Amino acid sequence: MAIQNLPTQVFAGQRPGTSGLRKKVAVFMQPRYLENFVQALLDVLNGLAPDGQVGTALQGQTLVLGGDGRFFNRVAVQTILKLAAVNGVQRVLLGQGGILSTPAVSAVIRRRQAFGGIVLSASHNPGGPDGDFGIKYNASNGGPANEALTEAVYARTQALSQLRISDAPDMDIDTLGSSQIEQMQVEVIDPVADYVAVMRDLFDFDMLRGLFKQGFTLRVDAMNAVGGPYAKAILEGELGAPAGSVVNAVPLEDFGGLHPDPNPVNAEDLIAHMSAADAPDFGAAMDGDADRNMVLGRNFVVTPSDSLALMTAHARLIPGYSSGLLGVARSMPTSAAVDRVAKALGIDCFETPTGWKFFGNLLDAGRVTLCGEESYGTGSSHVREKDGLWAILFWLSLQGATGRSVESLVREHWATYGRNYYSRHDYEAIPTEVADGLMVALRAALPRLQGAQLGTRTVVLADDFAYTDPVDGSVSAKQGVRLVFDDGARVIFRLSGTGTEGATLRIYLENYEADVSRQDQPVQAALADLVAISEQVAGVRERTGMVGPTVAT
Ligand code: G16
Repeated sequence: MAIQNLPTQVFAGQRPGTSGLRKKVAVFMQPRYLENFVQALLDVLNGLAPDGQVGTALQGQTLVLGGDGRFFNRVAVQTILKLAAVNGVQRVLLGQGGILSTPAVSAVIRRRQAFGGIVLSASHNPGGPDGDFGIKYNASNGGPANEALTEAVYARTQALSQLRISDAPDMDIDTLGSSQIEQMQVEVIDPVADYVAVMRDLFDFDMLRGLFKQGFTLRVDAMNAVGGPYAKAILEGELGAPAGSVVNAVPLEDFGGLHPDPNPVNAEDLIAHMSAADAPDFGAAMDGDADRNMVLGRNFVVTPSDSLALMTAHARLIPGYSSGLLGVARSMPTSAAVDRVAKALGIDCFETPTGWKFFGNLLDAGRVTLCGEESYGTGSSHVREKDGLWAILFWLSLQGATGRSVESLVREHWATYGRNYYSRHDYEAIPTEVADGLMVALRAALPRLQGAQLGTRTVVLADDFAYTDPVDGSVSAKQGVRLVFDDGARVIFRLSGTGTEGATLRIYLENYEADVSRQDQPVQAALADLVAISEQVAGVRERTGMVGPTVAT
């Protein structure tokens, strides 16, 4: 084995987006592309002097490594081990077979007090040779690196000329136990064990066992992604759910051709099962890396925003949260349903930009316990990622503790707090310059929109959301154009930071309805006037030539 110093090159577009670097697999497979990014990351973690001199901060440190098992995962693991081995890392805790769900990486980092971890995933994006791949770094709190760090890594990718890499042969990553590459120890760990231990501490497993003994049924669709082994181990293994309750449970490199995004459009098979005459009591799906979730009752889909609001309202029923919540946080485009609950409970509710990384400081500082996003993500202070299976266990526990169905819990919630009708319209694969032009025009129109009468409503706030982190004072500007109306309705425009093809415009629509007799309209009908306003304001049709969204959830 020898250390090689190899020339590298600067690649355009290595700036991490909302959640790490996500690109087409073909981009990642270019010689030295992944290597360049990882070397830059390791240099930054080692500490970089202003003159470009690399420090030694990783010496004696442990990193966690694992991914969602998508195509290129195994190749990437080998490459990263060879880089880490000669860049000062003392030990890597590697999920067996290169597998770790995103929340499991977070759990392992925290439980084993690692320096940080590398997650290999493009989350909900499709996989396979023609699909997407991704990489992101999580810090010692278990959460996604902050913007300062990701920007430093990006800057380094653009300045790098050399890689330091071992020429050792590929390692055995499938057998549990320890081995050595150069001076670095690699410990192949059970990907599920640490995570299960965290769940046991939060939920009443005995109560849940009792629920299944009484005949409670569920269908969890793991979408051929990494959540399968975790859901099988906990739901069927520990809790005694009937065998076969978890479907599509074996992680496949291409997710079996599924788009592993747990929403009503992409999880259509689950939707069909949940609307059948013999539907189980409870349904749920997770995404590629098992941090997202969708929960359903019989013929009833819960929006992620409502899910967060209900979790907040009922948290004391769960042993891990029985002493109450410190506060809650949601991303700006997430509906304000949780705000009403927080107000009733007398706890703080923070509004952050899109991206789980923005919750990290609030969780670390003990300001919040639960967080959630409209993009099918909910989580808590138990890790620093959103957590799909945790959300499923939370909803199972709510049903067990109250004896109520998903639908009756949500309807009762609406009756108490009102309903926030909510939908997100995505316009995918727009040419980047068209999408950028649309956002520039919207920003320019903000002064004119302030106070404007649009349809039956008046705009009370027209701005481009900026966030000042209450813990470290850092400012994140240009986080989305929002129009807030006099009746609490909102229309928000922003460009996705996770796509890999052109740009994706997201339009978030929200309308509050307090009157119980008007809480049962079809969602798109209830929001139709806001859709018309969004078109009037942004001219999406005219600018993109698209007659409607590619996905509306
Ligand atoms: C990531 C982030 C989330 C964000 C979502 C969508 O989720 O962690 O915080 O809400 O992307 O972001 P965007 O609207 O920019 O596409 P995941 O599950 O993809 O890691």
